[in-house]
Amino acid sequence: MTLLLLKSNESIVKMTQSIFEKQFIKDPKLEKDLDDRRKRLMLQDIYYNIDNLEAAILHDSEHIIVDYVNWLMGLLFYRMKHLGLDRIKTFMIDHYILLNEAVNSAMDEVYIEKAEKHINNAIEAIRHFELNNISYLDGIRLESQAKNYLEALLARDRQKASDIVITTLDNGATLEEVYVGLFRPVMHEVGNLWYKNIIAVDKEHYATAVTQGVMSQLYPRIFATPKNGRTMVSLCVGNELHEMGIRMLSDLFEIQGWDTIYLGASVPWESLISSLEEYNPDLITLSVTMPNYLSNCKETIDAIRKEKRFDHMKIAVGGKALDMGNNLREKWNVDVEATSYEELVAWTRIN
Ligand code: B12
Repeated sequence: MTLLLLKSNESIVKMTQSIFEKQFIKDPKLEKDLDDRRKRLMLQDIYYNIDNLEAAILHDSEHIIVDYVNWLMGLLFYRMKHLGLDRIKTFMIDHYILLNEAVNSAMDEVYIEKAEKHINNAIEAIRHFELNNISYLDGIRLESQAKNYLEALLARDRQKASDIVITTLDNGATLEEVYVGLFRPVMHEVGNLWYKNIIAVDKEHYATAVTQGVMSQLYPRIFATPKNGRTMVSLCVGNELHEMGIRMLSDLFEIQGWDTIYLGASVPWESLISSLEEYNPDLITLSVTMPNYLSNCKETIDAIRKEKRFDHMKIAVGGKALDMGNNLREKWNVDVEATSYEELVAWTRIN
């Protein structure tokens, strides 16, 4: 039995609620420390924490839970700075202890053993967690252009944002440099600002929409590059909404001369099959950012591999959920273990 099964019969809701209530009994001071909104979010977070534990167990990856906990600790800190990091560490350790107790009373022995290992890793990660002060724009080659572009996005000035990109290209930067050296770090910085609670999610959406608009403006240049006869189909798996990374990858391959078919997010299996039949790609690229969609990725790979008529197609997987050192690519039936566009291009030059 897995927790995923529990989810379908409502017991997971009961488990979440019970952990939530016990947390306040264990630590009565929390009642005062958290306002009503934080309490509601905490209930939601417990559900996500269970989901993440499940992903770590399913894929037998300590990286999944450690990466998540390190991310979550910063997220909580930037939203509850007044409590201080040590206080947040205390109730998060309590939380994982309560989660462990809940698993112990609901699951079988095999599951309990696996869960305990991951929960202990989570607790260790919380104990050792330290804040870092990353900026994705300091020291990069197009630093001033990237900073001006970000400033334009945050000022909601899309005309200026577009002008900065066109001027950067006119001044000699290549399309590839603009994608890899400007759009990519700026989007990572946008995520960083949201994470640090400096901007709200609407600005993240706006930055995404404007950047996608500017990318479309570049299409006449991108699609004018000489073709090399190779074809690529790319998409996100499951309900993954982060489709900009794979769209960028697809555009970058188009710049390299590939004929690219970018399908985006939420592609039904039947549509994927018909695309593969119609376009007969040399390479299929699948992207996954959130660890809870890793299972969908594995299922998609297995389903493609079952169809003998697609045997000649190579499969590459990538995205944030695979870049945390969990070595899942090695365990899956895929052809290439690339973490970035640059690595994948290098691989396609010799394969
Ligand atoms: C824009 C964005 C969104 C948009 C996505 C819109 C869209 N159309 O794509 C929206 C608003 C929908 C969104 C939603 C969420 N997001 Co968001 N999002 C981002 C953000 C800011 C930018 C993503 C992006 O475009 N990056 C730029 C591209 C170029 O980089 P990339 O995705 O890493 O892709 C590169 C590589 O990974 C690689 N790659 C990707 N795929 C593949 C495939 C192959 C085969 C290969 C070889 C390589 C490869 O190549 C790409 C180019 O170099 C990131 C920040 C970040 N660090 O990325 C957060 C981020 C990914 N989001 C995050 C979160 C938490 C969420 C939400 C849960 C909550 C929220 N913020 O609203 C939801 C979940 C949605 C869901 N169900 O999927 C977190 C994830 C944290 C974690 N635990 O890992 C991040 C990291 C923000 C943060 N710092 O906390 N998000």
